[in-house]
Amino acid sequence: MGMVDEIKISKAIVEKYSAKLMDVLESDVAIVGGGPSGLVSAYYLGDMGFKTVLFEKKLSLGGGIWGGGMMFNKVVVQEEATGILDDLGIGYENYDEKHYVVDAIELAGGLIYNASKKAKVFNLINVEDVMVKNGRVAGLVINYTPVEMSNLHIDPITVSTKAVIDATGHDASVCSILARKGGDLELKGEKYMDAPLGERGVVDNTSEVFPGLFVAGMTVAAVYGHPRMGPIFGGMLLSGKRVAELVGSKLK
Ligand code: 48F
Repeated sequence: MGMVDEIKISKAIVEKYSAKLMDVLESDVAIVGGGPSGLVSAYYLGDMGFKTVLFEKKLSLGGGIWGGGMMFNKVVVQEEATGILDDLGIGYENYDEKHYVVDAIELAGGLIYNASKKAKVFNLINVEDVMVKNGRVAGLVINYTPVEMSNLHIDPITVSTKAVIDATGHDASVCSILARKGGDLELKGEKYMDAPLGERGVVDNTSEVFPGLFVAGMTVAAVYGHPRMGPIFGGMLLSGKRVAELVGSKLK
């Protein structure tokens, strides 16, 4: 084992992290939330060549994938979504003609790995506000999660983007900020369990909900008032791919 130097280790981390953060201060696309829909959108947008950043407020990415259904760590996807799993090299098994089963750990790990190969991915960063210019979302206001958790009075910094994707799941964090601050956006709120209806609604209504702001995943249900669907993830994956296509064609 070669000799290592404590100060070199520190310098390497500070220098490389700072360069990564500096690089994303002006991005093409910023994705908020590292659950299934956000990670899939990061992968496809990065793959299309857009400068893409994803901010996740927690230590681990993966959102609601890890625990499967009630901690049984398997999730279900529909056949239509298996093409995305194939693109990302994530395995699945056929349960019957309509349902495929994916290991939650492999799904979370595979999505995180692929997204971080194509986009700049940050954990521990909370999106606390948006920048709006000329009636359009033009950027994000970010701060370290521990600042928010400990209620420290520390100002955030700002990132400029051409498009923002709210993929914050049930919270619909970015949409809620706009609605609260008079941004002419109404959140209808998620409804009771109905998996087929919820899955279809999430994909069909993946869209731009305010100039410069797109929604994906459960945030779509929160904005449009669709039912919840539990541990079936095809809709989340397909919504992530759809939002990438929408943003991609808008920015072209
Ligand atoms: O909740 P989440 O997994 O979102 P999703 O992609 O998928 C939903 C499913 O997991 C599941 C379901 C499927 O049937 O119902 O719930 O819609 O991931 C959202 C991520 O966003 C992060 C949050 O920590 C989570 O990892 N997040 C939320 N608010 C913020 C945020 C914020 N303000 N800044 C940064 N990250």
